Amino acid sequence: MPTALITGITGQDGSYLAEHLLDLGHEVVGVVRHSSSEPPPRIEHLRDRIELAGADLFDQTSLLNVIDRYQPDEVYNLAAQSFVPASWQQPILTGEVTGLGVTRLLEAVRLSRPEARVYQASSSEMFGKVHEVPQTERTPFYPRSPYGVAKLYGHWIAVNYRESYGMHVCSGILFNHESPRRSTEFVSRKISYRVAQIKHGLAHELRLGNLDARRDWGYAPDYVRAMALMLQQPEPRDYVVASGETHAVREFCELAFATAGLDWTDFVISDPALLRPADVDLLVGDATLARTELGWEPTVSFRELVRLMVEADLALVETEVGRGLAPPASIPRR
Ligand code: NAP
Ligand code: F7E
Repeated sequence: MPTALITGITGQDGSYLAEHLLDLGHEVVGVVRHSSSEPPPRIEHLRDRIELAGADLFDQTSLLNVIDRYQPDEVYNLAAQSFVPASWQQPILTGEVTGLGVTRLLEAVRLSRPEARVYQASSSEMFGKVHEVPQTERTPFYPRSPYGVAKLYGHWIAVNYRESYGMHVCSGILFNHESPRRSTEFVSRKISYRVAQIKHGLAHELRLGNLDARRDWGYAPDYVRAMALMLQQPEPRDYVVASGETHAVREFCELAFATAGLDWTDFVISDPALLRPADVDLLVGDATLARTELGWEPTVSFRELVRLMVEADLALVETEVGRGLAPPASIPRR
C-alpha cells in the first residue's frame, strides 16, 4: 500500500483528496498545524482511517521530521494561505507559507525521501491579467495579487527541483473548484450559504464585490482525482485542470437564487468596499493535456455545481435552525 502525505488536509481539497486516496487503497498521513481547537470539522469523519502528524509550512524542522518519520511514496502539498483578499492584508505571511513553504517542503523531501512523488497545488491565479484565452500550460503568467505572486514562486521552485535534482514533482494548475466544503469567504459558498439563510428568513441581503469577474468553476471532488492521476504518470510534468467554461459572478448569483425560487436582483447589493485592489477579470482553462494524458474528465457541470451547493446549504441551514444554532430571524438588515 503506498503511503500518501497530504499537507492542508483540513482544507476543502485535502479532505476530498484523503477520501479519494483511501478509496484507492493508500495509507494517508495528514499534516496539521497546531491549533487550539479541534477536531478539524472537514476530516472528523476520517479520523479513524488516517494518521495525523503535526507540522507547519513555516517550520523546516517539523516538515523534515514528518517526511523522515513516514517516508511517504507520494506527497501532496495543498497547504497555503489560499484566500486572495487576505493576501493583501498579510502579504508577507502569504509569501512565507504559500511561496517559501513549498521550498521548505521540497527540501525536506530532497533530504529525506528524494524518490517520493510530489504534487504542488498551483493555481490559475498565476495567469492573472491573462495573456491568452483560454489559458494552457504554455500561457505566460501575470499574477495580480500577493497570493498569485506567491503561488508563482511555488510553481517555479517545483519546476526547479524537478529539473535540478531529477525529482518527480508535478504542478497542477487548477482553476477554481468549489463544493459544500468550501469556506464561506469564497464567493461561491458565500452566495450559496446566504441564499439558504435568506430562504429561511435569517438574512435579507447579500453584499458582493465585482459581479463581472468571470471564473472557470468546477467541482472539487473532480479536481482532486486529477491530482492523484498526475502522480501515477511515468514522467512528471505540469497540467492545467479546468472545465473549459467561464461564467460571471452575477450568473452564479442568478442561478443560485433561482435554485431556491428567488430573484437575485431583490437581494444582491454591489458593495465597492468588497472590490479588490486588483482583480482577475477572466479565467478559462484548456485542460486538453489533462484529458488526453491523464484521461481526466469532470463529472459536474457549472449548473449542477451551483444547484448542489445551494441544496446542501438549504439542508444545512435547516438543520442549524432545528438545533437552535442559527441567528434569530429578526437580525438587523445591515
Ligand atoms: P483551503 O481550504 O484554504 O485549505 C488550506 C489548507 O492549508 C488548510 O488545511 C490549512 O490549515 C492549511 N494551512 C494554512 N497555512 C498553513 C501552514 N502554515 N502550515 C500548514 N498548513 C497550513 O484551500 P483549498 O481550497 O483546499 O485549496 C488547496 C490548495 O490548492 C491550496 O494550496 C490552494 O491555494 C490551491 N488552489 C485552490 C484552488 C481552489 O479553487 N480551491 C484552485 C487552485 C489552487 P488550517 O485548517 O489549519 O487553516
Ligand atoms: O473570488 C469576485 C472576486 O474569492 C472569485 C481561491 O481558491 O480560486 C480562488 O480564488 C471572484 C473574484 O476566488 C465577492 O472579486 C465578488 O473575482 O471565490 P473567490 P478567487 O479569488 O478566484 C483560485 C483559483 C485560487 O487559487 C484561490 O486559492 O469573485 N467576488 N464579490 C467576490 N469574491 C469573494 N471572495 N467575496 C465577494 O464578496
